[in-house]
Amino acid sequence: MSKSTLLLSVDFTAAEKLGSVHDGLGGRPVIDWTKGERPESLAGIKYALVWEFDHDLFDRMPDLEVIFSAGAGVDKVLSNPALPKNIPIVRFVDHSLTTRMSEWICMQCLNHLRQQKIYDVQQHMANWSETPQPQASDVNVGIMGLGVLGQDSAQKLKALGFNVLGWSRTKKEIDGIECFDEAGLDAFLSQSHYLVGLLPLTAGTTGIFNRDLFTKLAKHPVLASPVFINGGRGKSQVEVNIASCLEDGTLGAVSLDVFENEPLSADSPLWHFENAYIFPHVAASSDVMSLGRYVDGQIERYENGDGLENLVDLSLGY
Ligand code: NDP
Ligand code: OXD
Repeated sequence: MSKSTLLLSVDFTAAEKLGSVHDGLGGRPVIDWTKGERPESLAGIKYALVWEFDHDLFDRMPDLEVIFSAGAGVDKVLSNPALPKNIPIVRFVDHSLTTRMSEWICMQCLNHLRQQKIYDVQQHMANWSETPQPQASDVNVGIMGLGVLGQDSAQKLKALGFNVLGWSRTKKEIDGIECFDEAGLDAFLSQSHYLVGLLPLTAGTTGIFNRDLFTKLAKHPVLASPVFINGGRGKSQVEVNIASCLEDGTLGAVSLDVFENEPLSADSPLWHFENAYIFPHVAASSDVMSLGRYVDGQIERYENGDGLENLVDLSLGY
């Protein structure tokens, strides 16, 4: 039986260097809207894989049944005023993306623990000196957001020896990890030396990483001021507060992959802090071949009556 057609509205230009979404789709016919394919009618097309999309795209798709988000985070898709109501949205959940994020989170925690910035500077000055070296088990890493990415990062940080705490809207039970729900935020923060953000962007998480929150973090006896690492969404952080907290020592260091406005403006002060690692939203870029395989597999499940996985809860916004 021939496969049903998928409409693509995603610019994969940057992402397709390692493979193509078409390779993952297993021969499924595609209409690539982003590349200018404009058939006379989109009637009969039931599936769309999108990131950005035109204001009138979905008006042309009277038979649309499922929208697939090309990313794990769906804030960009949900905030597009042209999104049709009452169509199920499936987000991207994938081993390769999850693993990449955990690699990035572990790398940032280790960079800060092992004081990599100090040794980079010393290398350039041919300076042979040692700084105090606490071990991972002396550091509490608090993760805000215990979903797919937060839980995988938690397990991998634990395996590296860090003490891991977690906070999420609903309380989780995870072996060896102390978990807090929304009401336990202050208790969670007061024990976290390093704070990791892996939250989706919703009304409840916009601007959550602000000065008030940073002042509640725990100070490590040797590493001193707390460290903030954000791999979730930039609009969850208040960047003027991050800059001023780095200046006055409320924060000791940061690793930021996401920003209020992307790309980060060339005149942002965040580029210039010695104790800031700045990344251009690359912590866990989607592997497009895996994305193709995932969407193809979800359509097959749906058509076989097995149900869609990883559906977005539209009332919660993630
Ligand atoms: P999930 O939906 O699996 O997990 C989200 C977690 O956040 C859940 O634990 C949820 O709580 C919690 N949460 C949501 N809202 C609140 C709130 N108001 N208060 C407390 N906790 C809350 O998402 P993923 O783990 O897959 O991804 C997380 C985010 O990471 C994505 O939404 C995306 O924005 C970002 N991302 C960034 C990438 C990058 O390259 N930088 C790549 C991929 C994703 P509960 O468990 O109770 O529902
Ligand atoms: C995502 C992202 O949401 O890359 O997948 O940010």
